[in-house]
Amino acid sequence: METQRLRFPEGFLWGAATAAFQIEGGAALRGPSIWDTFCRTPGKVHGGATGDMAVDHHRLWRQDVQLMARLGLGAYRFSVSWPRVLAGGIGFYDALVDELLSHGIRPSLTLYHWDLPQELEDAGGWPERETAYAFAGYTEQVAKVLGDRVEMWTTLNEPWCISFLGYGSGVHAPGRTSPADALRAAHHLNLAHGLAAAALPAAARVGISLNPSAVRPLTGSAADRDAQRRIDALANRIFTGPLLGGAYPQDLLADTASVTDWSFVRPGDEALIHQPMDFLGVNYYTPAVVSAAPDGAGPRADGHGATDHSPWPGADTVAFHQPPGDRTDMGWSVDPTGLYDLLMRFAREAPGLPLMVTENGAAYGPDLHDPQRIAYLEAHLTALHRAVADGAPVQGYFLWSLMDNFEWSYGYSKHFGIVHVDYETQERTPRSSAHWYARLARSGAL
Ligand code: IFM
Repeated sequence: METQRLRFPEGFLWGAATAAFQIEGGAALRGPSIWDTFCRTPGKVHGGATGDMAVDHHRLWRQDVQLMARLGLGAYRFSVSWPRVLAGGIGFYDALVDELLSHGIRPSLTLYHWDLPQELEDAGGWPERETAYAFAGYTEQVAKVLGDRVEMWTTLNEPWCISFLGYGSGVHAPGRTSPADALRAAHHLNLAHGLAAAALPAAARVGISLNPSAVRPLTGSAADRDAQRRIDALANRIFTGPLLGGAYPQDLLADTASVTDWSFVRPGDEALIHQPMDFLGVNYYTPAVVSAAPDGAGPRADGHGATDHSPWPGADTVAFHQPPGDRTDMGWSVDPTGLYDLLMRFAREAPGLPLMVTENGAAYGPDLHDPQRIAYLEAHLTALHRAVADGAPVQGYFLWSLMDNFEWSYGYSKHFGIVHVDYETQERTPRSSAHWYARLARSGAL
């Protein structure tokens, strides 16, 4: 007898995700981004890897779209390279969008997935207000060309990583290590979202992809619960406060008062950030477990790379703990209840706002047979299904990632793809998980 299958709602979107710098290559046809510079800074990226070639998607894009069609994907989430648009290369995305549509695949466009044009970083980068206005101008440029065919628009991918890893701990480009600049960057990213959302055409469905932290206290003690509150403010509410509620949380301002006075937030900014949104993108991989570190020397095992600098401004009394149990190749613990908890939280805090899981997936070894990845995906999709059954308005799921690619400071050493890429030949070969996902996307049932 067949076991009961979990059926997802009618019209549920099954997709896969990538990002420009991680897959495109074609670096000679665009200006440099902060990641080109970072890759060329000795010791920053594993093996001295670069994005010059990546997985050559800039040349192989037609073949990649055919692959998506063979896998039965209903949607594809990609990002546009700002430096490529500045170099006059928007035609690449114009053609890509047409090709996707001709195969019945809905394009889901992310405007910014970490590749800031180097010239904007030279002018101060995200800690400067002008960068947010430059982003709005770039958004208008992209919308003018693609606004008639792209329905789903994501302004920013994971502003926490951009600000706190890029300007706080320095494990991401541009590699700066100023806690105050990390907070300034976070605000200007929020502002950039608001300005861009207002600039997009009325027909666009607009959202943002956060990587919210499912943060848990190690024990029920008051001190550990306060550590949880602090990290929740820095990881989550610093974005959802102004985005969904039109104001920064008071406890965040108080916790970080020794780092900055927040005078970079000008009157009217929070209202500007608080634009109507059509969906909230949730990127989820693993939860965080925190406790109070009374000696003020919290371990840095927060899953975001080794560094001498903390990505958590004003929270050096918080320690991060590695939960027991299975881990992926990133060292991240496998715990689908974090996804369930986040989806239910947003369903509660932003009633009626559609949710999209815009990233979820796992890195494992390079093998074509990848039962661990299938188990990871199955467990997380079961959690997602439970959240839907309990009332969370989740409309779609984008698996990270369609194919192996450049994993930032880890270079090409981590494999997130359901499609294996041979980096010598650029040959694509679907893994077992790709066949598994294709069956799911076609049937809509787990
Ligand atoms: O590869 C990244 C992606 O660019 C952003 N979200 C997390 C993924 C895995 O680390």
